Amino acid sequence: MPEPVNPLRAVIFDVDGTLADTERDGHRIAFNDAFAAAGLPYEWSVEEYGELLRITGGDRRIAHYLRNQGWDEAVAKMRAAELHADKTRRFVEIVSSGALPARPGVPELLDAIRAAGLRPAVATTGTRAWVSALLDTLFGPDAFEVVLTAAEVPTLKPDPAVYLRMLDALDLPASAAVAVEDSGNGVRAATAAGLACAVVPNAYTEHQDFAGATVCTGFGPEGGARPLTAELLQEICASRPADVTVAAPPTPPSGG
Ligand code: XBP
Ligand code: MG
Repeated sequence: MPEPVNPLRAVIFDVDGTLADTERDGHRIAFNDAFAAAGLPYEWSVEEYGELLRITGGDRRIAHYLRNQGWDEAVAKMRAAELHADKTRRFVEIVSSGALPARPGVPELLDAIRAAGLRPAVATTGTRAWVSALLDTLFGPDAFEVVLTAAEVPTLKPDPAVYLRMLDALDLPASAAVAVEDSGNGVRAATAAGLACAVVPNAYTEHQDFAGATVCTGFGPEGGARPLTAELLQEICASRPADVTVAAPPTPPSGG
């Protein structure tokens, strides 16, 4: 059988909400514990946190919230950085306690991806310290060929920077990879980088706008009749238009 036009080579996963449901019972708790430890009267409810999630990046999320509480811009930024460092330590402790499992069906999908000879990778806006701890705890060391976090890019999702950087690191064109995301911000980041994107929503993101995603489904039994499998990822890749190759302009003859 001839090889499809776009053979899939790599699958790039988001972390928060995609590989694991980390937000409600993980990050939110760590943010609230950091506020309490600093003597601040803030406590994000499940619902309020869901709204704050549209601001990607924990330090940006805190700064945005402090500004809305009437804090001066510069003070909010400085306190956000301190609070976020403490929140990160607390979140690593939550990860180490084993309280955050992988989303059901994810370990099986990773096994199938590896068995098909595909390269699994991670592109997240999360902080390196906890990302490494979470991935090692849930999937073992070196489960992903490349892991890019907020530390490696100047701008967070929905900006495509982390995905563009990933394609560079994998040395692949966008047509050879598919992104797996749980949120509207994530879908926008992936598609702006030219990637096809499969979206696997969760309770926090299910009502968001996933315009541009190729499929919207779930892992394993959550995916109903058409769950996300290695075969479906290969189909998604094969069915998208190939990257347009722009021929380099001819080198002008050197004068003189
Ligand atoms: C995740 C985020 C992160 C996490 C918290 O978005 O925006 O800010 O909520 O982690 P995505 P940090 O799933 O699109 O990557 O506190 O480390 O930022
Ligand atoms: Mg996410």
